Amino acid sequence: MTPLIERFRDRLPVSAATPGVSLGEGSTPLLHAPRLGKLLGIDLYLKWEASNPTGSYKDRGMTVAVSKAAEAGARAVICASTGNTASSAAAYAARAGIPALILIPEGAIAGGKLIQTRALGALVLEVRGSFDQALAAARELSDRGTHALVNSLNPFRIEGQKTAVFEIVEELGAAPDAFVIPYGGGGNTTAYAKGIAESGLATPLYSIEAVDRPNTLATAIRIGTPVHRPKVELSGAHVVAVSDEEIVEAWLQLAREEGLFCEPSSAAGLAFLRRRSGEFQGARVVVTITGHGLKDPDIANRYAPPPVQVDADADAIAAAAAR
Ligand code: AN7
Repeated sequence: MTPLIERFRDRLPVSAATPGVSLGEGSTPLLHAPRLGKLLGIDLYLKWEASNPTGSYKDRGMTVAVSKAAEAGARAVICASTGNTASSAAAYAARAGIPALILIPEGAIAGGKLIQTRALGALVLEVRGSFDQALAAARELSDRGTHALVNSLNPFRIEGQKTAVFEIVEELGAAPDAFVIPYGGGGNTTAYAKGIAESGLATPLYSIEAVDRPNTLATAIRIGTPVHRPKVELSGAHVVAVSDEEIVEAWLQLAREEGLFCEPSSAAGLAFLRRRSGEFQGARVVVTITGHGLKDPDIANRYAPPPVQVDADADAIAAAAAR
């Protein structure tokens, strides 16, 4: 597979001097979703970003951010994260051979992300505070010059993430009628708006946030004050809030109807479409599914039916299956 930086070299701020730190990111599947689409009356496509190397769309931006940090001679990278940026930064830093310092809000990131980040050899510090407080600390450390910040405040992250729009438009052969994505800190909204503008399109972008930002069960988007909010407002993106109940229903339906097991925050866009499907009848809509369900096993354990114990006996198994 062609690394993202190679595939989109002419639309990224890289040069021959930029080392390509890649794990085979991007070029993710754009899946038509006929069953769910029919239920909603929408020509529905799902951009399956969980198939990126660390299981989320963050890898698109991280390959560019870490490559540029390596080019600039950075000796370490730092980020604050609700989990997916952490895993991605840890992986690309390892690939580049530089240490990663990760700040996470204590007790507030999904189990799979924490394990993944630890296994990738990053130094993980659990900050007694919120994501917003952890990010403020990361920015201060990066200002001191010891660490390169790889949060989405790093413009190279945005550059890499905008490529999802290029892939979608290229694969459809035209612009869809709407893009729908989740909205946490707003980096991806900024990136999609840039990708849409650079493609010369006027396609509407819907960015879906949690009603209860500081407490939502979708921990990836548990961000009280999105750092990109001013840019999101300027971008013209339509911001809509969905409840945790709507997120959970959409998340379970996506798994059961289409076979895509994502993390709850990734279903925010679908939750929006379920509520407002009347406005999109017959329209071609692309919903970006941002992260893998295995990232958050505790939530899945809470909502998915538990296994039934049986003896290793064909009759007992047939009886259990008939129930
Ligand atoms: C699966 O990892 O903020 O609006 O620190 O993990 O660009 O923040 C993750 C966010 C959507 C929201 N879906 O995107 C982090 C982090 C998933 C995510 C978002 C996140 P932004």
